Amino acid sequence: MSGMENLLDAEIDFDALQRKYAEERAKRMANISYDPAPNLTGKFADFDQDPYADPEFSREAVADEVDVLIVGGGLAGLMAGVRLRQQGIRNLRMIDKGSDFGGTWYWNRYPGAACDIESYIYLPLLEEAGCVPTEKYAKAVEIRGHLMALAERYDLYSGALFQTTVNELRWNEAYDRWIVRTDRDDAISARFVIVCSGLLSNPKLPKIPGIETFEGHSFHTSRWDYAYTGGDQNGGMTGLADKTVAIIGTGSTAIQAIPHLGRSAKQLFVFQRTPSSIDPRGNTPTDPEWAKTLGPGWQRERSDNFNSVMSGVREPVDLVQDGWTDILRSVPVPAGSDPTAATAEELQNEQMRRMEYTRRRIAQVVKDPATAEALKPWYAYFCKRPCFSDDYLETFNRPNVSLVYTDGQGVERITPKGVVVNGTEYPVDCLIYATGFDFLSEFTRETGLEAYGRDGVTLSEHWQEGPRTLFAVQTDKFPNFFLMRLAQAGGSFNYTSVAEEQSSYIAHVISRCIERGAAQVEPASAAVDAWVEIVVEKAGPRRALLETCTPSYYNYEGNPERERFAILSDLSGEGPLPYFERLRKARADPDLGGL
Ligand code: NA7
Repeated sequence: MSGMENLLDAEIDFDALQRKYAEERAKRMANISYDPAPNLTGKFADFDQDPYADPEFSREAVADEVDVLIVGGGLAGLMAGVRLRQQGIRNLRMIDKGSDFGGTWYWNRYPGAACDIESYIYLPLLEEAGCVPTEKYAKAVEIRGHLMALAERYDLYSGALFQTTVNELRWNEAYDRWIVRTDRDDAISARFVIVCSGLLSNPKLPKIPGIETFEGHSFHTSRWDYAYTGGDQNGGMTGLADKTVAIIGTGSTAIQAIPHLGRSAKQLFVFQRTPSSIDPRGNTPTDPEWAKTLGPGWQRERSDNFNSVMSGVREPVDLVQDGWTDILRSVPVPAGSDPTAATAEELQNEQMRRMEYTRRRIAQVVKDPATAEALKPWYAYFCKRPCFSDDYLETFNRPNVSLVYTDGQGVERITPKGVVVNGTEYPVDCLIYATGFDFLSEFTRETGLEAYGRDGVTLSEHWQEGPRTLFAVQTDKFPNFFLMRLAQAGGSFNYTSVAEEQSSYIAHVISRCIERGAAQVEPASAAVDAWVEIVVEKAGPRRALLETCTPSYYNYEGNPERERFAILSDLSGEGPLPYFERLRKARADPDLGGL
């Protein structure tokens, strides 16, 4: 990272830093509440409206039979669909709540929305589609376009049901079929179902007293109201030129949207509870000459290399070379240490150095010293998802933009007129919630549906303590049932690489069953128990780190009552590469061992 050495000339006192991190965490934990977030029903129902769909849409109910039904048409569902098509499976349906494919990229169209992982490894199936994204970090429009093009190419629009919510999946033992019911009275019988309902798909409003009283205009970032703001995903929101705007939240979404709001709004107040770490982005257009050099297998090689570097392996070459890999690539190799992989201590020290660099850079970029101080993150680097931007910090140098620092306490109150912090009311015309999504909650809350497996057991009961899976994608008592999720997988910061392996595995198992005329496929309880045991054991070190972290969705906001659920919902397990290896090995087993 250019200039890093200069910024780190002064010595770092690691012990003092650890104490400061603990103090900041304690401050944030002092008044934390675990009351549930408001449901997006009743007076909050508007926050969940689909701004892109025809509200008058209607169709006849469907009652037919398919080989495979996929719940969710986002990146995961589409990859499952493509892999099934490639295995020759024609008779499948996909169902999505939105009016088109895209999932996250269907809903999130806020100004500045772009992938935060390099697009050459984030956009799926580039080699199959024969294209290379136009930028290192593609914008949402391009990503959604790519996903829709994949759906066209693999004929996934035929049989797709949009603006449709699946309410119930019920296993019928006599017929070896799932009966799928929806909010449009469909009753579809499916031999196999795959639930790909998304990791961050339910918008979350904050639990702030008085939130329901606000009389100005308000919306969540994942349902951006361009009819009010004007402009589009490239900004230019002329509707805000005479408006005072507040945004609550400073996570990955806000970091991308705030520079555009700063340019468009008359006055912008940014309400921050915990600052994100912001490092340079360095987006560049794709060099067509470089794209021509990419040979067969390039995307998989690049993606594996990213996962390997991010797992602390000292790879001889770093193909992605961005802010993510830079954090771990720069771990020095002290004399006598393993030249192939950094130790946990070496990684931790490097991350401490890295965060210090991040803080010192903030002080360099942001002109007002009090604002710069308030923007500094005081926690270990991977406690929260790191953010990268070349114009977020700079936005606070604009005269019309103010950071409202809440010293870890969040917003005190919302009134009919505005937002209150430390007894000061900030009157605003428009209030934007960049407050994130529900993450890895109970199955029904997460998916909006219930699944009834063998003997009518519900998945919610089966997973009362937390998920139990084989490789994150199957569970016992639920025959012919698959999921694409992160809990109990081998987490990667690049979800696409996980979806790639999970979809290939699922399509393989389903097509082998169809080939052999197998009526039911289900993991043995012993195989599930064994996998859960591995996950719990491997979760240990990451749990230990998360317990020292500032609260966030990564650690269930530090809620002790969620401890068992959090352990069972571990995202990282053994890490992505060993996890992928297990799925690849399982695919190579002609007997489908463990199933
Ligand atoms: P995140 O990352 O969950 O961020 C939500 C933000 O909202 C975060 O800054 C929160 O502060 C803030 N928040 C939530 N509740 C409150 C209250 N009550 N008061 C003040 N601030 C609040 O969601 P994003 O949409 O930004 O990103 C989601 C994912 O998209 C991301 O992980 C990437 O995978 C891409 P906190 O930090 O908790 O103090």
